Amino acid sequence: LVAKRRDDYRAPDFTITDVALDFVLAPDSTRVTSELKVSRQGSHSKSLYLDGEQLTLLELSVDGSAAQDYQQTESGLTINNVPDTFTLRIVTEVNPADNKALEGLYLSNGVYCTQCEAEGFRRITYYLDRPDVLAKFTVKITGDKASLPTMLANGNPLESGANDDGTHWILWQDPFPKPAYLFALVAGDFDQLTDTFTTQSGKSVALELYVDKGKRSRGEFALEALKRAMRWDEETFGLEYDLDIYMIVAVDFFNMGAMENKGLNVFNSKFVLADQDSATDEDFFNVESVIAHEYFHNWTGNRVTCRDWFQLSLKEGLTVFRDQQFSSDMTSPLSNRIKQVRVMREHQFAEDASAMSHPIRPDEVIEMNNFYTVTVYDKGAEVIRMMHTLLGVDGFRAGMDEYFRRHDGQAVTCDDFVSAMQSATDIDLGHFARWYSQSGTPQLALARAYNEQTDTVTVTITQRNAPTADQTEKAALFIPLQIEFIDATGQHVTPDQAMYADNLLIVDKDTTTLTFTGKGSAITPVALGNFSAPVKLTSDLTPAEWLHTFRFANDAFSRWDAIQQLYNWCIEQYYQQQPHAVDENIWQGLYQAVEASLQETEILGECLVVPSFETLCQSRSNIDVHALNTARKAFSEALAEQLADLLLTIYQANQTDAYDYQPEQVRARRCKNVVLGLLAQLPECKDRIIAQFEASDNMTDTLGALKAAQHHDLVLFSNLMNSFEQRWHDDPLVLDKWFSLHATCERGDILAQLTLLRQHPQFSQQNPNRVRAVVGSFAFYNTTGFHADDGSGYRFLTDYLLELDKQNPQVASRLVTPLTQWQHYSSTRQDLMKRQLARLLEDSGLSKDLYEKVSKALA
Ligand code: HT7
Ligand code: ZN
Repeated sequence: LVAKRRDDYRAPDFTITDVALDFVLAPDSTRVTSELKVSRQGSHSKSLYLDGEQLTLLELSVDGSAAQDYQQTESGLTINNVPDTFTLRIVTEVNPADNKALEGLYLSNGVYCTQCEAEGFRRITYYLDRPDVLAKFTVKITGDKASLPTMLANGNPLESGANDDGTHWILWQDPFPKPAYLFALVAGDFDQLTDTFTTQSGKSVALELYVDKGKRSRGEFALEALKRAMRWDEETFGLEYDLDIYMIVAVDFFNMGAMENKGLNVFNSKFVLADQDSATDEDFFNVESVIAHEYFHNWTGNRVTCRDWFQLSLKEGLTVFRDQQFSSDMTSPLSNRIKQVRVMREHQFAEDASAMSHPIRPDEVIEMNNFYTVTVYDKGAEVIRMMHTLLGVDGFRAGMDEYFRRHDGQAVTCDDFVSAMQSATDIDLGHFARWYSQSGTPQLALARAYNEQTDTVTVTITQRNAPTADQTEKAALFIPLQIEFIDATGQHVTPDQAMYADNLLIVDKDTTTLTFTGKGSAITPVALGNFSAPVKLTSDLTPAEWLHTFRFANDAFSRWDAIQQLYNWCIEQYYQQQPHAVDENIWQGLYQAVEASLQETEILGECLVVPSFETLCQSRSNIDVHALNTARKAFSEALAEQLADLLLTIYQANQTDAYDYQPEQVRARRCKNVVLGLLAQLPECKDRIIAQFEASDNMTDTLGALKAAQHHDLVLFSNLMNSFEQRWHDDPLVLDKWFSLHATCERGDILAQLTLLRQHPQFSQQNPNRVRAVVGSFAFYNTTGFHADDGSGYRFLTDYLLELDKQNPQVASRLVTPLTQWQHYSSTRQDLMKRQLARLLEDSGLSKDLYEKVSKALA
């Protein structure tokens, strides 16, 4: 298997300007007729090569004459001696019912659906399946009228009619040239929700949302969220929707979250359907955020697309940043920022430390589906955020305007984006742009020295960029570091040197120094405010100074982070078998910090969350998994004991009225359920958990009670889980929460439990949501089960992946991630994990997807 390299990009030899597709739908033999207007680019006499996989070619003609001079392989079709411009007609047959990979055209639960990003269109017909070939599409669909009353494609419906044989047809036209990855077709029988949106220029847009029969009321929130997103993009970026109709279809079988096909978004139903009974506050949040993300792609992705797939972060990093800003405006900046940082610290730092480390703009790819990563998406968004910080709100907006002015309708690169941003202000982004090419997490270390004679504190910040699996040579990056300084009395002080802006220091060398003269010796730096850069920071702060920071820092994120750093320090003492180092002063300090924050529900709720096991791993090496997990739990239990009376007060103070998804209630429920999770570690909590479960009028509190029970006692857990299952056994989307809770339960017989879950009538290996809920939850979050000392957890995952890979390589490849991230663990554990990776590699039929990740992890 050969990797493609970014440096090898060549413009296409031919382009396609117009596409007419004709689908005649049938479960195992859908006929696709494609008429393409093709033209040679530049002067050369090369043959035309078209991508195509798993297709049965039935007819091929050039300008109306059957083609004779062509060759077919497993991955494409070469047609020789073609004219400079011509019409190519291709008839192929595909088998949607047999398509379990959910890429290309597939049929599941009676719904025909396509997924073409990144390279799925080549499984529908032969084509120049690359994002820099943009064509206008018309699509005719013919299908059974009774079972497929709704038949959708991109753009606007032009005509429709019925045939005598019980089929009907419809013709769609998309006026915007697009790459094939944005093509979509859906056919099925749905409930429909409709609405309209009037754009800022007065155009009326029809909004249509299609959901499973009987689920209409669960779609209402998504439709409202869509209108909020449309308005926000107009107000924030001046970006208006461009077609007359915007359609969203929710399907049950989907490999990822959603897909931004032009005018016809296809969504995993998990990110559309929500009501108070079936969805948690977090589900509502995710629905709004994914709806917005896909909508925002209409400009950042569709109107301006990627030249090649190495540029994926051009659209994904930027669109994640945009959806993050939207969510922050709709809910609250602090909890959003904390959520985003948790993803970075738990998942992206882990990826950067693993064999899959890659820059946000990768250099080398075997299987593109493997690069829809937290690095490309979330670190990509952090890089955009840093530009936002450096340019300011107005400068960033000017850069965005310039980007669209220059590139609307084009397929461009990350360099083009930076260049547009560069032109908007005087700020030189030359050094900054290295973030696109360098992988790895920069490590900043902050240290202080005091010179009594001159009464000067020197703060030194060193930057280290360690080699990663993919790159040995590293250079210093351009890091905007938000920082404030507090003296012993809690007053803010400023350094002798001028900084880039108020509270913003540029760290662009190996060492950066600031001094404070005449301000005393006790200066506490509060660095990485608002997580201003995706870096790891260590410092010489003491526990007392973390508490001082919590008390006096201006930046709310830094206050939260101070408590997290303090917890990390405490857990380290437990891990080192020195729990007494967490002394009375620290407990008292924590108690006072919480007591002083009783009215600050939002930060209080987040501060009471102990860092996850996965986050703790990112600042450690040679980890003894069970010792660290035990240390974390012991600290968490001690925290609950020490704060017990306060926790009870908080629990009682944060009871909410009848359910409503609105910010104040969401904060209260979050705080209450975090507290219940802590209290659940204490023996006397059982009745409280039961009471919450029984009184709950919403899924957030129900799930809060179940999670608490999981930490409290297995009998209680299993009773409540049974009652939950009885209520929801007909609703697999809701039952995923139940699957996931079972799979994350730390119990000795977890593998037997997983076997039972796989035999559950609602479990289906063909549905990615079910697989993720059971196997994904286990592998990513069941620390004791997955990391069992005898290697049985690793073996279980491997056995499962060997099966799943034959059906759905994309999902299998995502699930292998925890097994590839062995770098932080002790060497015996690394050996156990690598032994299973080696078993995977021995499979001669392994997919490209798994091969790429597993071979890297073993290199
Ligand atoms: N642009 C999409 C990425 C994607 C995808 C979506 C669903 C199924 C398979 C997929 N492969 C790639 C989703 C997004 O970022 O908006
Ligand atoms: Zn996206």
